[in-house]
Amino acid sequence: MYKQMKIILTAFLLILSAAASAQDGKEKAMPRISSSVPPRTVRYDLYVADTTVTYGKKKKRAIAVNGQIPMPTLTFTEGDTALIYVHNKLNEETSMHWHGLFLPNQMDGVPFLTQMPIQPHSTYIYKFPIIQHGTHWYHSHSELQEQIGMYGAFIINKRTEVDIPTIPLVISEWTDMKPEEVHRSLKNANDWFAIKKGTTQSYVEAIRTGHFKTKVNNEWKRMNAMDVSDVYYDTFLINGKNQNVQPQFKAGDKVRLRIANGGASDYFWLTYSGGKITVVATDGNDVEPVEVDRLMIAVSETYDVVLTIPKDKRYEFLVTPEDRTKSASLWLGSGEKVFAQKLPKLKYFAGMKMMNDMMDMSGNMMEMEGMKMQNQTMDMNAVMYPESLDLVTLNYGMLRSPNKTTLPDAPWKELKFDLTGNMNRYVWTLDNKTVSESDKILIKKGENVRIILFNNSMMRHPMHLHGHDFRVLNGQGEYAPMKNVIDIMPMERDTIEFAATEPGGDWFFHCHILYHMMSGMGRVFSYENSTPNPEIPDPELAQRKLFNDDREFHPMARIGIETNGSDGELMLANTRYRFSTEWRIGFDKTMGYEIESHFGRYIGRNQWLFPYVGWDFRKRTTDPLDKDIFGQSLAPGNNVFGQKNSKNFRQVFHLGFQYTLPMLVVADASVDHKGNVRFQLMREDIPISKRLRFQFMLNTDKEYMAGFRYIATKYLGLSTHYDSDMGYGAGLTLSY
Ligand SMILES: [Cu+2]
Repeated sequence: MYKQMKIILTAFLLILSAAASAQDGKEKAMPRISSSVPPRTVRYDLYVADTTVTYGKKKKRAIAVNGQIPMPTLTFTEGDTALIYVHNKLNEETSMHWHGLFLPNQMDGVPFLTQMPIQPHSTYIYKFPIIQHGTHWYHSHSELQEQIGMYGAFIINKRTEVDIPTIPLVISEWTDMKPEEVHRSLKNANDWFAIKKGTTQSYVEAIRTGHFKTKVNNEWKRMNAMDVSDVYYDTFLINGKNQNVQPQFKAGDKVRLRIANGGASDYFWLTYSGGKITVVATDGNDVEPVEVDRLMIAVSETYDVVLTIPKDKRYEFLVTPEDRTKSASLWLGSGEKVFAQKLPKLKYFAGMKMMNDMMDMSGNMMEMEGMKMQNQTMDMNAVMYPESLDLVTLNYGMLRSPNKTTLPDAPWKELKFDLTGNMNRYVWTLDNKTVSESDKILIKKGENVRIILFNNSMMRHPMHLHGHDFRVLNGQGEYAPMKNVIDIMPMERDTIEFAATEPGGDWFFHCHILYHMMSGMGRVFSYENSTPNPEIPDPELAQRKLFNDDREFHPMARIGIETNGSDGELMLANTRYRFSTEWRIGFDKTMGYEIESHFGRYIGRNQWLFPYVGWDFRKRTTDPLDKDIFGQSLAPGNNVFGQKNSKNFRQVFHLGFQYTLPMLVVADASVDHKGNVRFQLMREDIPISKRLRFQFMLNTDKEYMAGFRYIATKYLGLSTHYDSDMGYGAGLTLSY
């Protein structure tokens, strides 16, 4: 009873203090931490609950902890013991991962891997010794909860800490779209985000800007429009606000920002109007101070930077997502505003041209002869930057540890992974395998593990290792920096090494872009001969649940209602399998109906090959006098193979395959159980202009179709098409 009251009281006090700090609208600069405070057990109570926010245009659901987004900053001193009560007030499961921390495996907070999820309306206690220092953060590792508010700073002071004001900064994105819907849109190659961001790269835009050849070349190599980020966001937040003001600084003051990128999928440029940015730490590890004009913070990375306020003015620390759609600002000092330079729009066609040059016809990134691409030292994206590049931009090659970081003398284990992906179907993998398709990787306590990573995809990936820091081999020899996230740009080959020093357990290694992780881009490192984790009472069940993430099926639908009839498609698909059913139903009785279904599996890394089984039912009664636009009778004669055309009446099973050809044309060959053969070519979603799409189909049954769709909203389009059997139609197309 006493304990319960204490919890309630603690919560009440926490909420009060949160409300107070929200009211004065500024973070409190941390005083100097004295080394004389003895180690203590520091307790936090975190109440995870639903809330609503209006960060974008509408009131939307979010998840807050102790009423706050981001979650409260947790502060410790090296040597303390963390005691964290997570009270789940949600009607769904949750979990809490302490990102970058060295801790016992069962405290790592990965549901179904290191613990079972925290059930709704229950409390879970995390307790672990704090044996390191630095800027870290924490977040939910359950489903897509991180996208809607479950991220916060986790700060560990050294026993003796630097004596300058310090502000923890958590950067994040906000979308008014539910994260499940974001994920589904990505899986369905819906280009609504590109329309919102103005990055469709349509044929009209290509012709207007003189890049027609580049666009054709791009589609010839079977690529869609290129982008540096996947999701359109409504706003960007620094500590939960788009504009932050810290007026307390005067000319000559210094401030240390402890920055964590808590965004789910965006990288951010960091720039400052008051002069150079001095980088002093990354991922919680000190580096030799290095002065730069700007740096990019990858998803889930942390950087500590020191800024000087040069005059009694208000200087802008500008946070710009890599796609440069919008920005967020932190203002330091008071008085006249000094703006940081806004980053100009990216030159996407220049990027597309570079991608064309980098990719061969089989969809592999070509490694260039004599060109060593690693550690962000050569920024291939720079071709898209309109700004002058005599700026000093941070790269991993510039990071140097103040102490030697060489690993102990021990046996080595070397692993190699290709970072692989399929943009068109939004499948992300290592060596073309998802987490559920691969075994755990066994490592031994006491050995050193070297991992060589080659990015054979068109996107950069921030790869994160749980529970361990790794050295990034960056040319600094014995002083290679220690990190727990490594951003790998397309075509880069990077090497990391870590000492397997944990007593045991399963440690996740994954891409930290939330939607890539949920697609299965990761592996589990498992210590050999680990004692069973008491938090996982049923390992088989836990594994099945863990694997469900990347096995999930996503629904999709396109329903056309036009003057001559309805046609459309329903689809359920996951990483490898697709079930789809298409229909055409004429409003005029003689036009009848046809329903064709396919179930199949995608083969290969690019998933260009799709063998399937299917069934086809159709019934039409055509007047022999009816003719199509070419004057050809609609009555079934023979198909082009001389077989009797069954296009008007068919009840068959068929076998076939689809193959994606250059120009993204899908060839489809099938034979039905009566021996009739059909060959078909089709292309959907040719981007004519920003919102106008063209599609066509023709086959050996002498059927053909062509049509336009104008995308009005995410779910609604205006459409028109001509169909050899049903004639002209115009109406609406709903896309889900
Ligand atoms: Cu990724």
